[in-house]
Amino acid sequence: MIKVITYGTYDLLHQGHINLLRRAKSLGDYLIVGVTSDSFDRGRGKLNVRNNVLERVEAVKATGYADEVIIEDYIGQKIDDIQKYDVDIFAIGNDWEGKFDYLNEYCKVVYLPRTEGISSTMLREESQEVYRLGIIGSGRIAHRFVPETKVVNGVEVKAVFNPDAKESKCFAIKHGIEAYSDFDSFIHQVDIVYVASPHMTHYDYVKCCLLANKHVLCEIPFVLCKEQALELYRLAEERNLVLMEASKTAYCPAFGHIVTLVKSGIIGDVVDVKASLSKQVLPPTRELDPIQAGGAMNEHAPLCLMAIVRLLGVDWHDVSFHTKKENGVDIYTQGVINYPHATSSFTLGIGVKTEGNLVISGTKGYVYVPAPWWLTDFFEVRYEDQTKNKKFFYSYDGEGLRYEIQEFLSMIVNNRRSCYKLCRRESEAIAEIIGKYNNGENVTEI
Ligand code: C2G
Repeated sequence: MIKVITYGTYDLLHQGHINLLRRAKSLGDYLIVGVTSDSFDRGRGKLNVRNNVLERVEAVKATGYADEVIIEDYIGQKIDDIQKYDVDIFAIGNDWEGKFDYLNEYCKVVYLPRTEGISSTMLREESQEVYRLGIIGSGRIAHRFVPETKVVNGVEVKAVFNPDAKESKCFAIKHGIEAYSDFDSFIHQVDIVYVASPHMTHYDYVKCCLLANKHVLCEIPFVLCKEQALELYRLAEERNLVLMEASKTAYCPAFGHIVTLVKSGIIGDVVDVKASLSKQVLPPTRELDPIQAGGAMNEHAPLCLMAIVRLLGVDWHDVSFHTKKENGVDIYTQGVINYPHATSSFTLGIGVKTEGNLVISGTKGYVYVPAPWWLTDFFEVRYEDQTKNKKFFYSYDGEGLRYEIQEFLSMIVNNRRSCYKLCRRESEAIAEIIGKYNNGENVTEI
């Protein structure tokens, strides 16, 4: 019996896929089809896949050509599969010509003719509305955001707003978009908005955008107190709009996997989460300016708090802070959040340097994410018996903002109003803790 194997994503299964599967099957007697898992595709930069793995497997089965369907989940799996299933022929479309010659060592490699004029990308683009995105603010993060939108389908940056006409013009020229310094003119030109303005302005801008019926992705810190967060989420809900906190780490593949591994009990019961983040800055800069809500807490707490609430939840019983201030801003803050069955702490610096790692301790072991943990691409699960330790590697592509943009678009397109990667209650809890610090609740100066 001649066994043939082929692999693919098979998103929005089309005639090109069907022709390929038919040709592959005709090369032998038994066809195994490897369908990529969602995380494998994300890891190889395919962020726009529409159908999930179950839907794609069903579509491949429905063609009637596959005798067996398997899931492809890691690089190098093809070599394992060929040996495991005793495969005679590896077949793939000739858009991959030459790329799989290394498999000749294990079986015969055949590149089959690709069907011209059709592809999943084409179908995705045809069926998808392209949302016009407007950016409020034209600072560092906004500059990094624009190129990241280019790898996500269904969105095009059209306009930038900054009340300072010179600043918006300069940004617009650099990115080939329209500049606005009048909010009303700007908001009518766009469908969705990314708020990347100074911290103190987030609340007003988000509110204005929601009142204009626009979906909003808001940079961190989303807002600086719980009341504002509650009001904005309520407004978004009333108007059936997506409001999402742009806590980039929450949406990246590796961090998501840390949370699911920990929740599945891999380190036992979680007893402690420690998250640190420090970035030293030199004056003059917004981070050191009290008028612009500078300081380590406002600047860096959102990501550390995101990790804590994602792992331990929002039902803490007390929160306290130790802080070192200089010229009206905290250059270092350490916070402790106690839960009924666990404790957690975060350490933040803008004028003090500390190790920026994340350690999640449990009754059976711990997860160690080295600095900079918030750009998560690697972590290790460690145990007393070191032979059981396991390292996990992921890609963290580009600036890492593509994952939040992809999630934002997916929520809009699929009419989803809540996201399990950072839900509304968690986002409100983050604002609540930042608000407690800004109100001086349980804050000790050192
Ligand atoms: N294909 C084709 N004609 C098209 C489009 C795709 O023959 N018009 C073929 C591809 O060459 C591939 C298969 O259909 O053999 C699946 O294509 P995709 O779903 O795009 O998957 P791909 O990204 O090519 O994954 O491990 C995964 C593999 O490396 C291939």
